[in-house]
This record gives sequence, C-alpha cells and structure tokens, in this order.
Amino acid sequence: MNAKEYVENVIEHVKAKNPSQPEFHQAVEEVLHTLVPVLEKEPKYMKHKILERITEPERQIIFRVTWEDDNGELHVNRGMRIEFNSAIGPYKGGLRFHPTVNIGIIKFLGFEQIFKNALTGLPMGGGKGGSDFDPHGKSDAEIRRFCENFMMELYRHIGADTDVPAGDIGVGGREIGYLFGAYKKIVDRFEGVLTGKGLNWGGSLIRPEATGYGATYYLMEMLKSKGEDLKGKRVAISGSGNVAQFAAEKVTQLGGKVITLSDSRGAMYLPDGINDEIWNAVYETKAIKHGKLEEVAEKFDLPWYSGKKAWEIAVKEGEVHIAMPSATQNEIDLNDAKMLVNAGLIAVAEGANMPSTLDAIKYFMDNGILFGPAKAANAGGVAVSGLEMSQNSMRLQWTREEVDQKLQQIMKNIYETGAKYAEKYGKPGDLLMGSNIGGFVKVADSMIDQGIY
Ligand code: NDP
Ligand code: 2IT
Repeated sequence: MNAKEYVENVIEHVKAKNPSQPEFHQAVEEVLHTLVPVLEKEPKYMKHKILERITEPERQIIFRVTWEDDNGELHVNRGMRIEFNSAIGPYKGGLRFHPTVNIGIIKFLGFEQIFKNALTGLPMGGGKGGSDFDPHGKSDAEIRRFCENFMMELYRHIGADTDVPAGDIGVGGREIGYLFGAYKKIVDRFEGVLTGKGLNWGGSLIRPEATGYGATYYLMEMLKSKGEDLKGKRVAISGSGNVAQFAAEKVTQLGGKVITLSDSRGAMYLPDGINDEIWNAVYETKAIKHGKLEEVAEKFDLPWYSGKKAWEIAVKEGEVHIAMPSATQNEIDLNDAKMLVNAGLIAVAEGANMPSTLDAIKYFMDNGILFGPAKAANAGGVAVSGLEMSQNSMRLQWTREEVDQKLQQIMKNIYETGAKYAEKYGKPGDLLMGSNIGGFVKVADSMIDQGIY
C-alpha cells in the first residue's frame, strides 16, 4: 500500500468507526491529507500504525451533570473529557460549554490540540472537554452550581501532571474560578490543575490576551514574508469573545483597522475602526456581563446586522484585506471565501478552531492568499497556558513583559516551523501542510520512542 492509499484507508476507517461526527471527520481529513509526503519519505510511521493510533483517543470520559436552577428545577447535561494523546506531556486543552457540544465536536478539538500543542514547543499532550450546557442567560449562581457539579466528576480524571483543562467557548475566568474552587475543595490540594486562573491565585499575566495577541503576532510573521505589515489594512474579525477582543486590541495597536465584530446574534460594522471606548464597552458587555454585542452597537450608533456573518457585512462596506475568524468552527464557507477574495483579501489568520471549511481553505490557497491555519495561528493561548504551568511548578510569577516576550518568540517559532516543513516537503508557503507535519513528526516520533500503546 502506498502512502496515499494508507491515508485514504485510515480516513474511511475513522469515518466508519465514528459515525455522525462530521467535525471530527473533517479535522482528521484536513490533517491526514497533508501528511502524505512525510509518510512517503518515512515508512516507519506506517509500520508503527501511527495514523490509526493518533486518530483514536487514549481515553474518552462521558458523564452526567445534574444541576439545580434558581427556581429549584433540575437539569441534566452531558459532560465529557477526551484525553487524546499524552506522548509529549500531560493532556492539555480547553473546556467548551455550548449547546452544540457533542462527542464529535470535542474529538475534533482534541485532535487539533495534539498538533497545536506540539507546535508550541512546550511539553503538552492533547485533550479537550466540555458540556452541552448553555451558559446564555444563566445567573452567576446557576453557572457556579453547574461548574461545581461538573467538577464533582471531572476531578478524578485530571491533575497537574495528568490532564490540565482551561477555557474555550463559554468558559472564561469566572468559570475557571468556580471549577478551581470546587477541585481544591474536593482534593484538598492547591495545584496547577487548570490554566486561565485568576492572577491572585496562580494565573499568568497575558493568558487572557494570549490567543488574540498570538494570532496577531502570527499574522505579522505571515505579512512580513511578503514585505507587508498591518498599517492601513482593513481587518474583518468575527466573534466578540476572548479571542476576538484581544485580536482587535493588538491589530489596532499595530496599525490595522478592525472593521467588524460579531456574536451569535449578528454582526457590527465599525466604520472608523475600534477605539478604547468601544473596546472597553465590548469587553464589559461580553466578558463581564455576558450580554449582547448589539447593545454596544446601539450605544455607539454603529450599524448592526441581525443574523448576518461578519464577512458579509465587511465586503458590503468596501475592501477587506485580512480575515481573522475568531468565533467558531466552519464559520467561513466557500461562498464567504469567494466574497472575501473578491474584496481584496491578502491573508487569513484563524483565531477560532477549524473556522474555515475544507473547500474554503482550498479556495484561499488556490488564490494565493496567505493562510494561517488554526493550530498554528491560535496556539498562543495554549502556549501561555503552558507558561502558566511552568510558573505554577516553580511557584513564581513572571512579569507581563516576560510572558509577552516569550509568546512573541513562540509564535515566531511556530511560523518558522510551518514554513520550514512546507519548504522541505515541496510546497513552500503552505503553512497548513507545514504546520501539520511539524506538529505530527514530534508526536509520532515520541509515540514510537515510548513503545506500543
Ligand atoms: P468566547 O466564549 O469568549 O467567545 C465566543 C464568541 O463566538 C462569542 O462572540 C460568541 O457569541 C461567538 N460564537 C460562539 N459560537 C457561535 C456560533 N455557533 N455562531 C456564531 N457565533 C458564535 O470564546 P473564545 O473567544 O474563547 O473562543 C472563540 C474561538 O477561539 C473558538 O473556536 C475557540 O475554540 C477558539 N480558541 C480559543 C482559545 C482561548 O484561549 N480562549 C484558544 C484557541 C482557540 P455569543 O456571545 O453570542 O455566544
Ligand atoms: O483551543 C485552544 O487551544 C484553547 N481553548 C486553549 C487551551 C488551553 O489549554 O489553554
């Protein structure tokens, strides 16, 4: 069997074995197709059945979470943690609380996390978890009760050297606080079992900013390769949560103009870019009050488009040079990609996980767009989580400047790794292929070194 057939066989096998998990299939296809050249050159990966092994999680935990709302009514949700791969370190990855969460979603995220974490250069394996719990409209007390009950089961599976969860969609500083409090109460140990913690109790400076800042640093590296920078560029950002907020801040600091933000209800156009006042209102509304972006649009009299995606309104208003999808998976489809390319797009830096469909990615690449794939471009968040783990182990706290410096260096290294492997395997500039191979070889070689599991 040649490498191409091997890859197709494994993909078919994964699909048959994991029915009704389209997002997981998509993530596996995206990675495996780019690995053909390295499998051709290095037969050891086929011999050791690395693809069969790497697509099968080491452990999958599914549990019931029962919680009581403010009216005394009981609700049942499903909690899960997928411990995907521990070849290079303890399982590491976020928790997502969103009604769309199911095993397939968590598996796609956990699978991506394996390669992303390897790219950071830090010793972290891949994992992901979450629940179909919907935090929208819940009171603080309801969120706390949910987090406590979630941790009542999760605690027995995690630990500073075993599995270290963090935030993702619907899980931010508030939730990490409640989860950490519950963990500490149950096990009676103060340890670095979660990242994204508060600054007073073991958190790292720059962790909240890390994904958005990191994606922008990565974008700068891509632009630099073409002799470009952000000055005067019109940047469409989707989402208005953690990643979008700090991408918007950094893009603006570096001279770009953020022309859109969005949430699950619609999108906002920013004709003059984002200033401190608008940024603070977005932060207050989304990160503190967990409210609606539309309220910010109303407050500043900015155009609001209910039910629309950021891309659609960005292209309607003029040129778009850069897209930073920072909300959720598959939020850029082929149609969106075509619209963006027509509007003058030069680069995409993926802040969200798997935000572009496979045909959208192909369209970007075929049209010579600089494409920064999620597992490289958004790795800054987990990278600073890794730095938070280091600081917890040493029982000290680095300054903002130290962490930011390290983050910048890591993003530069990730860019260079992707560029190096793309060149080595015959597709210079293909950061998708280069990043996948760069992450893969580190994990695969470690799996081979450690025997047959
Ligand atoms: P947040 O919960 O802080 O924000 C999510 C944002 O996306 C909100 O504006 C939300 O709108 C919007 N959104 C979520 N789901 C949908 C949907 N189905 N359709 C439309 N809009 C949606 O999450 P983060 O900013 O942390 O995460 C955003 C993306 O970045 C995710 O893909 C996540 O996996 C990825 N990521 C996050 C990292 C991190 O460190 N936080 C690290 C690396 C990647 P609303 O408020 O209305 O729900
Ligand atoms: O997708 C991601 O990389 C995250 N949500 C961050 C994970 C982490 O452990 O910080």
